[in-house]
Amino acid sequence: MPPIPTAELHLHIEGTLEPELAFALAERNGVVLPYDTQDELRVAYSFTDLQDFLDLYYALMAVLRTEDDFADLANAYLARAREQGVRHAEIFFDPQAHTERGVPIGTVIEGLSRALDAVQETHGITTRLIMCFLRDKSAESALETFESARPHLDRIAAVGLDSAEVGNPPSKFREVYARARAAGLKCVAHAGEEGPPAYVWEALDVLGVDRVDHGVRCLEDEALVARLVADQVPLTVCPLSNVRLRVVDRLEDHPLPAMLDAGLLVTVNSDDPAYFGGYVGDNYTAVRNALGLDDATLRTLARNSFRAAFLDEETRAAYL
Ligand code: ES4
Ligand code: ZN
Repeated sequence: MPPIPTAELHLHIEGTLEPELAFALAERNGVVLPYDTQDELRVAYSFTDLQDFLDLYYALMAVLRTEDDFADLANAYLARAREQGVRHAEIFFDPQAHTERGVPIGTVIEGLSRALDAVQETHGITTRLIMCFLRDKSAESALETFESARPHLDRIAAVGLDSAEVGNPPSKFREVYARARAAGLKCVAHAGEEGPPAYVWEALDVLGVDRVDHGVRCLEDEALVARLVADQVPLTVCPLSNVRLRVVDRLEDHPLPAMLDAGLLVTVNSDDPAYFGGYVGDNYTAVRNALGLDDATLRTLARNSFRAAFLDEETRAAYL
């Protein structure tokens, strides 16, 4: 059976860097990785928490240096995603993780855009870019990053917020989100992954987000669930990520069914598929098997992904 058509809304392009491509780019760019073989690297993939993962995620980015590198990375992701049924992809990137290594933001955006334009042309897959601020860096750094991206804003659909959540609440980024909204961008933020429900409230009320990334901890706050349901704020849930980063103990314990039962607008996504054991179709298959979801529920999840996407209504109608 062909995979169910989906939109992927929570995907870090740097988190699609497979060991094979990491070693190929290291070779091409003369970068020495702290691992001798792909197998040695794979051993580093059993994470204790978000920070443990982020340490490896940032270390491997050292191999990404040129426009070609970013185009190759995005092409590899889009080929995998297409095989798994993705028709529309909204792709996060972390400019500060590259500019701090001396890679200009224009190199990142131009390289990624080349791949995105090509896949629209060859396979009709639609895409958006979401520029994320690293929340463990300062509010000033986020503002500088936003200003440096101004010449490229025609390429960017939304801003996001990622990296180490606890201790870095959304309210820290009030100003840069106000600027992004004034520039006509959509807004999303990671909240309620490791952080408390209070961070989801702040993402909604201080940043004014259009979607919440993860948000699984909203279930700890009844009033928050009621708000998310009433406004039908989409949540981009990443089941395999949640298991690998120990947000939940086992996939069988994942709150996805409870979230659906509560009336939340839930979507299923892959987050960092090279690190967490699967692309978006693998996430659908895993939740179906572990949680016993029926076909109607899987269709609801896929339909939700297009409802939650940043699409014009004509394109959305064509997908639904
Ligand atoms: C991330 Cl899973 C996750 N959470 C927060 N920030 C991230 N950056 C890349 N993956
Ligand atoms: Zn994420």
